[in-house]
Amino acid sequence: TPVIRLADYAPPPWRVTHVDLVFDLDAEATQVEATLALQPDPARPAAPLRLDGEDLELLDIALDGQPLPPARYRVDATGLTVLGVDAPCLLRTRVRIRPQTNTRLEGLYVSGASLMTQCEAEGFRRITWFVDRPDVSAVYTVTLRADRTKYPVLLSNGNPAGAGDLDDGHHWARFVDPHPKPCYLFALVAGTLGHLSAPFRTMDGRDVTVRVWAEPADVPRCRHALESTLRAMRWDEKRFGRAYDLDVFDIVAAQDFTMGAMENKGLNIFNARFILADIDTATDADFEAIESVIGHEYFHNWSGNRVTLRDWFQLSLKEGLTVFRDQEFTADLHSRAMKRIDDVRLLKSRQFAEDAGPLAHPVRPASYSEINNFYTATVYEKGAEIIRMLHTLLGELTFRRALDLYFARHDGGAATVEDLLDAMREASGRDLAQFARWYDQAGTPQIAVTEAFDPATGDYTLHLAQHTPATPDGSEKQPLHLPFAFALYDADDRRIATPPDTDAAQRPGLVELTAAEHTLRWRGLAQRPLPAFLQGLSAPARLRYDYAASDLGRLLRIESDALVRWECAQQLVADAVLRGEARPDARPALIAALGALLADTTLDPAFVAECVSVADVWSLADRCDRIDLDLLWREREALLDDIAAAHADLLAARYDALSPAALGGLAPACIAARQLRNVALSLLTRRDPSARRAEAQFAQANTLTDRLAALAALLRVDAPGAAAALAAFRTRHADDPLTTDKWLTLVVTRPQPDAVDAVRDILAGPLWQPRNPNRVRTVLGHFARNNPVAFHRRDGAGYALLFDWLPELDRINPQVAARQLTALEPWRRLDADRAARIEAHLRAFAALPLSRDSADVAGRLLG
Ligand code: HT7
Ligand code: ZN
Repeated sequence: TPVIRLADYAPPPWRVTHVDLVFDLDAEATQVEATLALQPDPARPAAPLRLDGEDLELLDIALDGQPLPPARYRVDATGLTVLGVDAPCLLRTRVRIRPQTNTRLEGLYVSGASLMTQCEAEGFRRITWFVDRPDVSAVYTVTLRADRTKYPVLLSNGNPAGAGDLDDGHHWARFVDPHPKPCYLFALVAGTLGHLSAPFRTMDGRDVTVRVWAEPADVPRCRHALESTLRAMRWDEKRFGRAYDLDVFDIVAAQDFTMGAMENKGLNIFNARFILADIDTATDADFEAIESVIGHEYFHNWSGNRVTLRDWFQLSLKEGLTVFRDQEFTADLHSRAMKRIDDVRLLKSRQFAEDAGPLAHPVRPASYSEINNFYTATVYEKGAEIIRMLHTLLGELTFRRALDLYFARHDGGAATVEDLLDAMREASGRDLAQFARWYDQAGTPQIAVTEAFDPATGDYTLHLAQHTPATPDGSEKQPLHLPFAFALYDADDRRIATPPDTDAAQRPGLVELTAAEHTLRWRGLAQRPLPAFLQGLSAPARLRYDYAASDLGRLLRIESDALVRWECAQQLVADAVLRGEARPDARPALIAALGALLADTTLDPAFVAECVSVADVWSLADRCDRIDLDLLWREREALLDDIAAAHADLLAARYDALSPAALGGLAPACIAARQLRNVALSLLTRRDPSARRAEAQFAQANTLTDRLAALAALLRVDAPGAAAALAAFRTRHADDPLTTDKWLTLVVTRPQPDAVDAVRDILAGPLWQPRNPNRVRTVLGHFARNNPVAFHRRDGAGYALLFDWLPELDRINPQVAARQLTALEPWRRLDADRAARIEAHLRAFAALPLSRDSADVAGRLLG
């Protein structure tokens, strides 16, 4: 497969300025007539006119109104070449495409009774021949024609510009999108859909109709998505001065969708799981995720759509910036502290792990063979951390000025990471040359901190050394420019305000590390202070500092930053599980600290819940060079049993006291109460073979959150009532695919070796729908990622189930198949037996004829 390199970027030899598309829509065979106004690059007028296209059946072709004879063009598997043109021209093509057989869900495809599109990254070439690259922006007019009974609703990007009836039961609708856009933002939807709508007046006085569409039976479950959209629109005006720019904003829910959602201009298309919600079918976490994803796609309207990408290497320019914006949206609307804990947990469990394994890559990769494999935690989450560091370095006001400058300067254009950094530099006057390394250097930096205290003089020294471990690209690692937030506490738990003496640039509580090593010095301190580092995770780095267990316990009590407090609990858990012998004091310190948190009813119950929830096996494995899965599992279980035993009374008391609030609705206090109550339930059920509380909670639950938590607790201990509860849940939610996915998740993640049999049964039964990405992610994805006991069974039965299906999944939907493979990222660090089994499967799989997506991931996993 050809490798595409950032260093080879060249502007397009031909551009499309205007596009007129006419679709005769039909699931079996759709005809697409495309009229493209084409212009050669004046610097390269003789370059051949080459358009991308795949799986297109040519019906007609004409140039400047004249049919084109076969000698004037060539069609091959990847495109169309028109010969003998060197001046602006109008190319008209008519093609036939087949949505019904499009299982890749790229281009035009069928979901339920609807037709819809997915064009990012390179799906538009499966609709018509085009210059399918993000630096070619055009103005679109789109006419949709379809059977009125089958497809009463017709939607495309831009503003509605007419509709009417045609002969023989068909109808048409036209849309004009005045904003130039790259073709990856094109979308259409045709189907029998219902909607909820609301008016919105922008800060500059435009009246917008906002609509959320779904299959008619699901429309009542669109209310939260609609309200979230209105909140996102207002927030982007207030916080970033960004207003919406069309007369309509449509969002459509799709049951078949490869990723989470897509920001098509004015017509976002979503995986139904990020739209549909009511208290009976969506968890509290789902409600929060819906608001966040709605915000994310909406915020792309500026960071991605109005200002788009020059090339796909710049992907993080839109994704990192937009993740940062959606994180801030949630933080501003809800609890900033809890949001940061959630985001850091995701960053560490997914992105740090990615950086530490065979799929490590820079936020801006230097090359790729399949861009779809680069929608990764590194591009999204680490990309957002880079923007967050810029925000920290510049401060809110200057950062905002810089973004205003970036948007104004590149509006309607295609930008690069350098363009964003230039705007940051110009607005702040700061030199960001070294900072730019964050984009091109893979790997998570480690900051090793050592200290010295001289009681005679009161001199206290912190020595900070940064080092980025090697990554598979073999590149040499340079020191990074990173903001390092810290605090020192005196013996009375007061923060020491004196700035250190250092060569690093600094302001109160923050130094900027730029060299491989820095020393910070304080003089005349009465005692050795207690330091706290990387508050708010001021840089996406791993801290190496050898805290005593007693210091972690103390910091967990006194530190002002919630994230550092949570990290202290994580460190104590890790020390107890991974270094029990070397650190015998970690377990009692953790248990004492958790007791204090559980007893303190003045704390946010959501925060207590986060601290009491013990990290999963993979987060613990991330701290190990070699992964002894059996030992990790055993030690983690033993720790959970100890916590449950030590705090049985306290947990029961909190469970009971929180119950009235937990049974309430969706108010933040009720959600927080459910969070802590369900952590308590899970621990309490470990010690109660009858699972009395879990049974009662399952019977009385008035939210999906509580019902699922009770069911999970029952399953985990194999309680007598578990099977009946599982069956009752299934009956209650049998008609809804999303709630069925929740049920399946519990079945496939039940932490018992015989869960393999349940997965095998599912794969042989009617619930297995390999063409539906949500179902694949639920059954195989959750099994492989979240059931270490069964998936990693020593006899290899778990691996066999995954690899039995992967070749077929790859033929159906390569993007989805390739993503399932990434669950094997840490395979080389597993014990020799497991690693050998996985390697054998990977080698056999890699030897098959595979999609570019799967071949690329399998190849990189094998190294
Ligand atoms: N920009 C989108 C990413 C995306 C995608 C979405 C659906 C199907 C295939 C896709 N390929 C890339 C979503 C986002 O990050 O906002
Ligand atoms: Zn995005």
